[in-house]
Amino acid sequence: MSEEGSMLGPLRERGYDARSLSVSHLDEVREDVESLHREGLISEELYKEYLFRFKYYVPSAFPEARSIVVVSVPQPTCEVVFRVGGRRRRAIVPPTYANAVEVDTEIVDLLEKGDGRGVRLMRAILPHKTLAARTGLAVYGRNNITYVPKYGSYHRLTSFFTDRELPDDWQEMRMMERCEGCMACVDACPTAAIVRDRFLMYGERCLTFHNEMPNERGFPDYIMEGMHNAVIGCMICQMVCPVNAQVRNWMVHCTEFDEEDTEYLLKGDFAGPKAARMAERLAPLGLDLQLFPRNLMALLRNGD
Ligand code: B12
Repeated sequence: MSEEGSMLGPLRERGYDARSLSVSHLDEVREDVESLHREGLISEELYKEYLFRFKYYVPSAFPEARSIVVVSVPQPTCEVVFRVGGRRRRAIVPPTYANAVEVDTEIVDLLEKGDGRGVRLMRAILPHKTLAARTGLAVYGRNNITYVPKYGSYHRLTSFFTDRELPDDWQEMRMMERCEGCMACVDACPTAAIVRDRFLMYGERCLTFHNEMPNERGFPDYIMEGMHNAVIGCMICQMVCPVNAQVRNWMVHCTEFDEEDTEYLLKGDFAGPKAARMAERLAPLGLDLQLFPRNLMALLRNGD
């Protein structure tokens, strides 16, 4: 008998969606990513920064793991206001950065509630987009971001090992039909990270790759001032995507930094108790003090 319906019930009632796969596919998931690396299609820079961390095996602390649940949680863009020079400067933090910890905690609660028959869970350090596409939870856009019905690409993905035998939704990955013949993201990508002649984007060229790095790194020459559009990350390829028409303006106001706080972030001299307080304020937004002042300076200069 399928255990899925009831187990994922509370998640679905909350408006989230999920699919599952058997842990027997972990080697195939590894191949999906590692074969691209072996073929030289993924740069060493991107691999060493992010992809080497994935753990494509049943955790030794959880040998009873039988399945992996992949969850999609809709998320809006977060508006953040900085007061500077007597002006109110609006900025955005793209979907998926804010409330990452809270979202994971909520998912654990909802899965544990499940069907009341008990489940053990462990967060999976795996490529969530690959899992989402491999289970049919999501489909790829040409921009290499995954899309779900209703919310387009405005959703956060997360995955958990479980000790339950859940349905094995394993399947081929798909690109959205709407992407056939549409080059909106390719044409708009400011750094030419998304290209015409191959599906896999050049992650190491993406503006996000550079503005997620610590402040000391600075930006490479090809990242010009006018390109910055968010406190972290980039929204260009999602904003121009016709499939996101319904969610493009889905924004919630998150917080406001007064003149003193903005000045502090722009000064970049982070020491003492004020730094700890500011880090605490930034954490729910998915922001780190290490991104400042570089990202904010670049952004504010843009609208001058
Ligand atoms: C590394 C990483 C990055 C890197 C590299 C991006 C990349 N494309 O890999 C950088 C820093 C650039 C980045 C940027 C962003 N990221 Co990011 N990132 C990750 C991370 C840590 C791993 C992603 C990964 O597995 N990359 C490896 C590549 C090989 O995997 P892939 O892109 O899925 O590629 C597959 C397809 O190309 C497929 N494939 C190959 N050929 C073909 C051909 C066809 C036709 C098809 C259908 C498939 C296919 O095979 C590949 C392997 O399965 C995940 C978190 C996690 N643990 O998964 C978040 C994650 C993917 N990022 C996320 C987000 C939101 C972003 C940004 C939108 C943030 C922003 N607003 O700036 C941008 C988007 C950039 C872009 N256009 O892709 C979300 C995506 C959610 C979603 N809706 O899909 C994730 C899942 C974080 C999260 N928890 O929600 N990110």
